[in-house]
Amino acid sequence: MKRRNFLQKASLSTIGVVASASVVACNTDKEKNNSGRIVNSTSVKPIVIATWNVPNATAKAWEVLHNRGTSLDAVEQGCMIEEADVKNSSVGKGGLPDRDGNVTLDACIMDKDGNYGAVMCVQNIIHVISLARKVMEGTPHVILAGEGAEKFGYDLGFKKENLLTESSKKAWKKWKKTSDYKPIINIENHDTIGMLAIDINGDISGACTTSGLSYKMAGRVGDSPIIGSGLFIDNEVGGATATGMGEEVLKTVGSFLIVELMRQGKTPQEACEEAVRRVVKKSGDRYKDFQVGFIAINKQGETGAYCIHEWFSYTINKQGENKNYKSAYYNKA
Ligand code: SD4
Repeated sequence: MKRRNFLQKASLSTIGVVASASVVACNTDKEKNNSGRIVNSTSVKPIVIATWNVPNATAKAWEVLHNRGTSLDAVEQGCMIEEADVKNSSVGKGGLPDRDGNVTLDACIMDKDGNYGAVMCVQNIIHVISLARKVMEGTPHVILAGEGAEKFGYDLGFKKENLLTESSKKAWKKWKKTSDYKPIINIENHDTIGMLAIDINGDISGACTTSGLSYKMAGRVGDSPIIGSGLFIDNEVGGATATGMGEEVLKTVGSFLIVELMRQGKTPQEACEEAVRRVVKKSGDRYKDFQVGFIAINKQGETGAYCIHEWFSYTINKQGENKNYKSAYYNKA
């Protein structure tokens, strides 16, 4: 696909997506704090922030936080909303399959104590975020993959079900006619959910869940379930999560980088911008053809977001009100 078409397509379809948010806002609340540093003026707790336009998911997470629930419960339950939504073609049931027609899911979760659990390449279980939590809390391991992860889930009572919906099957069959796979992420067509929350006690947790890149090779795993890449939490500092071309996020360990930059004194916004610049720089010219977006939150509840190309958005819920923000972006060309 020519880049212009790719970006054009992105903007048209994302307009539809953004317009359906409860409240649409441009990121105009970016301001400088006392020290002159760039921050997004969002320092309210409890708070939840998630990649893309996911008002139902952030509303659910908010409900948990509002009822004095933990940030861990909030991010798990928030992500479950998207996993169950068959209209989201990048997460859970209804996710687009790999090139063999199998939907495979990746997910991870991190709590305030730095505990981490992940599952990858899981077929036939919708709520992989809950399965990741079970790995974290109920096994001596941190990652389970493929059949082992599924068996662990079935033993715990997770339901086995086919995640390929009729519409994903149709899309896959259409794709198969050309089987034209380029590792180009369609900006409009990926909405992995990465979610970060701070609860009433000021504790931070995060979660990330995805079906990964559509028509990927069988067995491919992206950044989303990998600690430090798709997600990282340090309760002393803050958290970050990623969406977009996982291969590029993995190579720069983007979420860990953002948290470390915040530890060194950068605001979430500055840290996200630095991480995107790192991805861009390492990619040479290739960044023109893929999207990467990050969101971050620090211990004070300040947030940040940045991406390579226009039309990445993120949702914040504080005080029970959802707002979808358009992210600032690198590529102004
Ligand atoms: C991956 N980062 O598997 C994920 C894809 C993604 O929205 O973000 N999709 O590489």
